[in-house]
Amino acid sequence: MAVDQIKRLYESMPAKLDQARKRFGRPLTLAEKILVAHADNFEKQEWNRGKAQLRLRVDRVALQDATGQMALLQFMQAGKKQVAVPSTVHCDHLIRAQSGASEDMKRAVTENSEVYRFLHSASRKYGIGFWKPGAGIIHQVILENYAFPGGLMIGADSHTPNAGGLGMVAIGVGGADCGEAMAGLAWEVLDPKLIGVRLTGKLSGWTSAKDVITYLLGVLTVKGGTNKIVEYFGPGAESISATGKGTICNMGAELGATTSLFQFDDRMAAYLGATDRADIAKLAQQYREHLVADPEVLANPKKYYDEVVEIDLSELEPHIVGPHSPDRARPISKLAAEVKKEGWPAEIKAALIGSCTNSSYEDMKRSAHVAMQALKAGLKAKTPFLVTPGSERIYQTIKRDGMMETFEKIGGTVLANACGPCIGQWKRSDVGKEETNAIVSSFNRNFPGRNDGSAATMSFLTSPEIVTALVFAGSLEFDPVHGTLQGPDGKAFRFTPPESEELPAKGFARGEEGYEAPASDGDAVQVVVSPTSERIQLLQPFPRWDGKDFIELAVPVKTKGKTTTDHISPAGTWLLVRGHLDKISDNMFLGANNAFTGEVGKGTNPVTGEKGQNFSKMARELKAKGLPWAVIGDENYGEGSSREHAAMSPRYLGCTVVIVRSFARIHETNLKKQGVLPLTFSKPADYDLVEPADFVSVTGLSQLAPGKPVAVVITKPGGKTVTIQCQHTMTDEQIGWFKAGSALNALT
Ligand code: MIC
Ligand code: SF4
Repeated sequence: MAVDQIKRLYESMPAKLDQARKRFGRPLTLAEKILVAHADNFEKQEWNRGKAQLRLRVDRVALQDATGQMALLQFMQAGKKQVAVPSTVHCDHLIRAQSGASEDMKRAVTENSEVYRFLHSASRKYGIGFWKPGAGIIHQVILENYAFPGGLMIGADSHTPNAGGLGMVAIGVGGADCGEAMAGLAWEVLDPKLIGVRLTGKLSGWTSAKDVITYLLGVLTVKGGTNKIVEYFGPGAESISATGKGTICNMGAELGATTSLFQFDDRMAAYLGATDRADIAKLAQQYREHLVADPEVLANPKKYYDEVVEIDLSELEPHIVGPHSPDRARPISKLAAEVKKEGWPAEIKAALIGSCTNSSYEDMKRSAHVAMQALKAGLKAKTPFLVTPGSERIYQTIKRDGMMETFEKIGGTVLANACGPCIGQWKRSDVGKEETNAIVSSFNRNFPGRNDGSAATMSFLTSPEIVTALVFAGSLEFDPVHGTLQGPDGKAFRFTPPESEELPAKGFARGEEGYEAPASDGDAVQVVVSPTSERIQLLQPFPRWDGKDFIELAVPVKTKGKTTTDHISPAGTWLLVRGHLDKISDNMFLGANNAFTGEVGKGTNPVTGEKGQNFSKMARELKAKGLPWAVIGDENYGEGSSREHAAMSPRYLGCTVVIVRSFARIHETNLKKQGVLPLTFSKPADYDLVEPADFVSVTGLSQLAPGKPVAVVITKPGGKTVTIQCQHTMTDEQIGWFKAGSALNALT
């Protein structure tokens, strides 16, 4: 956003914030200030944390190449000539890590040319900035170029909150939300509750920003942040660099939080300056009081936040989380004992650093500092080491400043500036398909199958410097903070804590930045989609609700335990067909644990009785017979990614209702947007009442109203019925989406 637009926003803040202080009768937190400043209509807006639906005007929309395809296809259905808010597309998810940056890039450009052509032509036509493959990972590029204190952004990627490191409210959403905001509509979100995290003490030694969030995940769990904003403050915050703050906010997505953010401070100003935005830094300094919480809030946080967590950074130990869930946390010093107790493989098969979460200059330099110590002591790497820089600037800077050379000397491979192994875009040949093995990375997610498509891979997450130290032990039983390794001279070697300045002394090096501005005359540009495309399929509107209750729906799938979007719509090679709804629907529930049969990704056809059937095949058979169906799910259903394919594929193959113990925020909205009824059991234990071969009916649909429970009848094979109550969180408008068949149908 141009600096004069930011100036206008800042200038408008004092009056708006005063109005809000008067209306609420109290001082404001930073998150509240930003939400208030972006209200579509402050007067008419109801403000009630956890209850009201906020209508907001966003400053910016961010898309990436995997989810962005659906977002753009939906935007195109709205029939607008140009996007109404500044928007960018980032090509980062589709590049497969195989043999190093330059070859991987060449392969990606050929393999994905059709998708890139579509994204490029649509960007040019509709006024969207286009970041080419190789330019970097969406969140890092946004941090370097677009994020600013006090702004409001949405992005079709769950780690959009990364920009909270620069004091922005940046929220991950589904593609439909982005399409609508780009079409000029106000954007809606549940007024979030607020968690205040008060940081005291100072980061030092081995402890890094990553440990703040991995520790917090252990405290709050993967659903502790649902429909909440996590706001960090306190004297300790000043000891964390802006990029470190970005790491914390990025991985706040793993708490299920709406977003996370820090108060504006000098560390942010320094980062803005180093990324050629000294003018914005100056402006933010001038308006500082509006870009931090009110002093009364900071002095007495318990009164103003719904929950407060205190973390003393001086006491915080380096943490490591995993396997299989980011909230399985413990200090690194406790890992060895747990590995033994659980019988996990101690040997580390691969170590990976970087990704959108942790690839700042500081991260790379601290890791290189650790690697240098080992090199000097004559230690050899015991584990393959992969490095993913977050952007071209980082890549060029670590090359210029010698970090790349250090990584290569320890046998490391520097990959393209892209998501790669973080999202299963990793061609791994060192272990067998279902071979149990352990890997460590500095990424943010570790769900089963996430990195290499194999649920047998146990993935642990920690800071990049700890990952780098573990490379020389090759074992999860090594604690780099307290332990020693044997040097070639037979003597014990101990690492000293990593060191780095937070920003490059010589400034960031620049390469080919890979940005392309939209065409000046969008009308003259044609969006390129071949009618015979295997990768992109133009969307057909979903059918409208027929006005009837759902009677005796089959239940092909009842999921047990963790059901992330990676379980519902896996990524990896499926990223190839993210723009083709019919093809991608073949992956539906491939990773889901079937509560009925104990199988993964398949089950028994409730109508034909055929066993071991893949869920998408089963759903296609039901659809062909004109039989709609229901899904039953467990806790925090739809955790993780923003990919709306996890809602669109079931919808496309005939699912009309999803009934769960609880939902993750983005996925629940995605279901609503696509016209699927999202219900939660009033009594979570009722989940157990749905058994194999049962059918469910949802009644009273024509009287669907906000806050009104819905009756669900479970019909047992002998004809016996059980009636239970379910809840929903739909507003009047969202009920309208359901009736219209989708939010998009309701618009057109
Ligand atoms: C992820 O980290 O899971 C992803 C891949 O970036 C997703 C988006 C996607 O599935 O394309 C996300 O975080 O939303
Ligand atoms: Fe890419 Fe991984 Fe970041 Fe998602 S979490 S944007 S896949 S690097």
